[in-house]
Amino acid sequence: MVDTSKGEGPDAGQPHSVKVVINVEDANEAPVFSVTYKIAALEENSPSGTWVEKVTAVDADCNRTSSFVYKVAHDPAGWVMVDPNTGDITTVTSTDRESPHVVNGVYTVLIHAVDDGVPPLTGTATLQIHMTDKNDNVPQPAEHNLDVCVSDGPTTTNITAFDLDGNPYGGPFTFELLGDVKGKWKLSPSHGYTAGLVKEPSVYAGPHTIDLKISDMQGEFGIYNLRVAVCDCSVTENCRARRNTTTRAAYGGIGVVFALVFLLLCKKLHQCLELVSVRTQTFLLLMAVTCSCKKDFVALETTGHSSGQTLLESNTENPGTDCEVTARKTVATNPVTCLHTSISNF
Ligand SMILES: [Ca+2]
Ligand SMILES: [Ca+2]
Ligand SMILES: [Ca+2]
Repeated sequence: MVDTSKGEGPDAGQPHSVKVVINVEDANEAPVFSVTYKIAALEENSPSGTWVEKVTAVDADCNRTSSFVYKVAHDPAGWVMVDPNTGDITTVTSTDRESPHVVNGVYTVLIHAVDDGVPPLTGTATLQIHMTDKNDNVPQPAEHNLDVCVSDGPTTTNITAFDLDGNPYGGPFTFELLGDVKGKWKLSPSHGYTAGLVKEPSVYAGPHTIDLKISDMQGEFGIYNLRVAVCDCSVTENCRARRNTTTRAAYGGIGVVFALVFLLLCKKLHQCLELVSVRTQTFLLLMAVTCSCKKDFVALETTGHSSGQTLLESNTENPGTDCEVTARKTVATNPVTCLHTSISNF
């Protein structure tokens, strides 16, 4: 430092040097990773304890040695641990490339270096682990229930498959029907991501099952028992919609029969009349009527068909579904005139 004040005496007007000592206090700084973004490779299904990578950080505070530790900050599937002193990262369980936590084959981990300051400061490193694929999945059908239309000629229904493994451990697939299917079912095409299930005219309406083998490009395969519903598509294009409607009608019919039997038994046994009031009988009957007459509307599939026609989205009351409840006093003897006439195609 130079003093330029003029002062007095012989040295007046001459600059003076003054020595000043400044003590700089050490402020805490966060540990810093030598590489903040690392890429590693790991084979899926590697056993627990497999070494993955090593991270290194330094603390810029000169009087601090080994004053921080490494910690795992983000590990969504809980697959890794880090040595707090060395920064070595190892697996703690088997890993899976097909996990939902692996995005485009990459599993991301964040590692922190946390010092012992007050408050503690943290440095962060990102580790991207590229999972090496193994052929540990077999192809699967997208649907286990199929609808096929009755027709005078062969009809084709698509069967789509998928494989969780990536290339070359997935598709295109080879499809094969097992068992005695000659003259009934065949596949065309039988190779690709979607096969065509062809029903021959000799197969009639009703429930069927087929055994389907699907192989990936490496020959790994799965065998599946598919349920095939064959129905008349001239009425509705969805066999399951018909099946659901028929099932509800059947439950309604059972409800009516149960209520009638119960009430008739009570009439015959007069002591029941003392136990079961007219109000209770009426309630049971109305419950049965509700079960039998309430018919849920089932949405019809109106898109995705190549007929070029438009199917009107509506439900029409079937003949015979009108319900008529007579006067309350006479419900036990002539309870209801309500019957369903729904007929299953099966
Ligand atoms: Ca896997
Ligand atoms: Ca795999
Ligand atoms: Ca596979």
